[in-house]
Amino acid sequence: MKTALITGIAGQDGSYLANFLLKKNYKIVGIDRRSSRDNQSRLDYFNIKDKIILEYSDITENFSLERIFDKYNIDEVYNLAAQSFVASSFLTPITTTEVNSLGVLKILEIIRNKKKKIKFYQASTSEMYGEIIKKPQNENTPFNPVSPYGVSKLFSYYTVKNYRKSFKIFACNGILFNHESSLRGNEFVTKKIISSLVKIINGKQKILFLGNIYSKRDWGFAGDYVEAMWKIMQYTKPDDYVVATGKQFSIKEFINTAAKFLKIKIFWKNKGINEVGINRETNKVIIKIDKKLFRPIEVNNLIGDSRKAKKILKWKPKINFKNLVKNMCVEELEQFK
Ligand code: NAP
Ligand code: F7E
Repeated sequence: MKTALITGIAGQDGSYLANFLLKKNYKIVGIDRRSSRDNQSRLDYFNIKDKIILEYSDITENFSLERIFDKYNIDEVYNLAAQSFVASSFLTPITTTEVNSLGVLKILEIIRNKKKKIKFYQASTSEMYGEIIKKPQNENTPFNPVSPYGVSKLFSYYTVKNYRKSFKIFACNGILFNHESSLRGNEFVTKKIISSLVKIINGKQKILFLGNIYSKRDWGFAGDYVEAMWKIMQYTKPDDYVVATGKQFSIKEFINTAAKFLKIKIFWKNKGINEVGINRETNKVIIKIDKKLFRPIEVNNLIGDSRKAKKILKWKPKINFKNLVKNMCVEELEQFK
């Protein structure tokens, strides 16, 4: 039985990955950090809390991390812990960097000092492409991050490569494009759109405020992407892979698709900051643009080319855009009830 250490286990990907690895018969040790709010609801969703070992720690605390590495015979580390919200990274760049950059370095240093060969997976991101230089983006596309989040993740991306080459550590980067599910944090745009539209049709919210609805993303399903993480770690040699669907949609297209599944007929009026989405049946404005929700710099145009993962790892996404949106709508309606 292999032992996997998952940092950020209570997050969207952490809970999907823990559920996936349990089915592969792994022993799971998960790092969660103390919070005054209930942040383990995703583990409850899969009903797996009694099947995993939870250790309270923080990836910025070397000594605490070392105790965990000493306590368990760890084979694979999946480093998913991060300050993962791009918008927040402009407000808290130092914390973002301490966690997303130094946290990674600290774990790699522990692994470097261990006699046992421990594999390491780093949750790298399409945000590293930032203001894009080429389309679609693959493993050879130059990076150009435009947020403290993207910059912090690029530091860890290169640290992983450096430790792989210098110290022969089995360390890999998964360069994952946006992936979503009903367990996505409420502040991310997909979950925010769907939960707001569900509240609006149930009379619990009047208006959905959004920022830039013209940026484009390559959205996949979190359940598919954790499988890619595991496959990256099982391949004979450590390497870096883009994980994406190869399809791109704007936020506005996401709204229109979700509205269709929720049986809301929306028509759009005006341009720019004055653009509004109107419910055709009630003639009421239900979507407005709020300047405050724009970022200091936007990442406008992400679309991934994951042919390498397809060819070498035999990985491809199973859930397409329409089904992703549909499944998120169905679950949101269930949760609302
Ligand atoms: P998420 O839901 O925000 O989960 C991140 C987890 O990390 C949370 O449980 C968080 O705990 C924890 N965490 C934050 N700081 C920590 C610290 N100092 N020590 C220990 N734990 C800490 O993010 P996700 O969507 O699952 O993403 C997982 C990883 O993939 C992240 O590294 C993210 O940057 C990266 N990524 C995500 C996507 C995507 O589309 N989802 C794409 C590419 C890369 P709290 O709840 O206490 O904050
Ligand atoms: O924004 C626009 C926003 O916050 C998507 C993280 O998992 O994926 C995620 O980062 C787009 C952006 O995700 C609102 O400006 C408009 O263009 O859902 P998001 P993200 O920034 O792409 C990458 C790959 C990661 O690695 C990250 O960890 O939507 N947008 N209006 C809005 N976004 C939000 N959140 N809220 C709005 O009201």
